Amino acid sequence: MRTLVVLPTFNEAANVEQALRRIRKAVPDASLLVVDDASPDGTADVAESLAGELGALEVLRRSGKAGLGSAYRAGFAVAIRDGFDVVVEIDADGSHDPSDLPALISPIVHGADLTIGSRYVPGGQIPSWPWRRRFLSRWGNRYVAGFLGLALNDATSGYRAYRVTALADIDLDRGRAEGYAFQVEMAYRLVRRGAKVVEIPIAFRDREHGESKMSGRIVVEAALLVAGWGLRDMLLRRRRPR
Ligand SMILES: Nc1nc2c(ncn2[C@@H]2O[C@H](COP(=O)(O)OP(=O)(O)O)[C@@H](O)[C@H]2O)c(=O)[nH]1
Ligand SMILES: [Mg+2]
Repeated sequence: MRTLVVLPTFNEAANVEQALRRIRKAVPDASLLVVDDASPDGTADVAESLAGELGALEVLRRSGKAGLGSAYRAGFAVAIRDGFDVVVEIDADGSHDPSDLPALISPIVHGADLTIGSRYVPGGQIPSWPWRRRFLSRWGNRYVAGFLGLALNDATSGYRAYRVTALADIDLDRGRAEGYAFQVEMAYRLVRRGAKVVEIPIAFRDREHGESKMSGRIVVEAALLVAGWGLRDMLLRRRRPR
């Protein structure tokens, strides 16, 4: 299976080198793609300087900050264009442990369309979160699952592997979601089309350097979009939206 690991970055100069080294160690044969939105801190240059040493590493330089969803849509388009079999989403800030990559990819090899690294299945963990963040994330996921009828425990997780042919079936350009809603949207669209989704436990660790780019606006975006999708599909009784 040819695998493309996509790392979206915005101001991750202090994190991207360690992330790339650890990913390369975990999946020696995968291709790596950093999608950088003109980070003022020079993230793209740091990543590019490692290309010779790590091999099969490219940096997609975009002209400005356009959001996580848009960065992944660009990465997925590369995976489809270049004929990869599997495409992986992973944060560049050290939150996702690259040693989980083989376990994330393996279900795809065995027939799944999407594997989600889940914080909310037995064995999943978020060691350092205060109760308020846990509460918001856990209940956010319950809200998503309830509204959309999704039998998933962690539809907002950004640590995932997709079967590229399953993605190629979806009109990616129709997606507009940028933050957590992007993750929900992808899972929802795939599930509604009959995709096989597997959740595996992960430990999510907080970043040590730099700042989160997710804001209250991104949480509100997710809440509103999810409610909108749920209502639309209830009213239209659509079984297979694209
Ligand atoms: N290219 C790109 N990457 C982004 C953008 N927003 C966030 N990221 C990256 O997406 C990953 C997850 O973002 P982060 O801020 O850590 O979200 P959090 O873990 O939910 O707080 C990190 O690697 C970020 O650098 C964006 O607008 N463009
Ligand atoms: Mg993060």
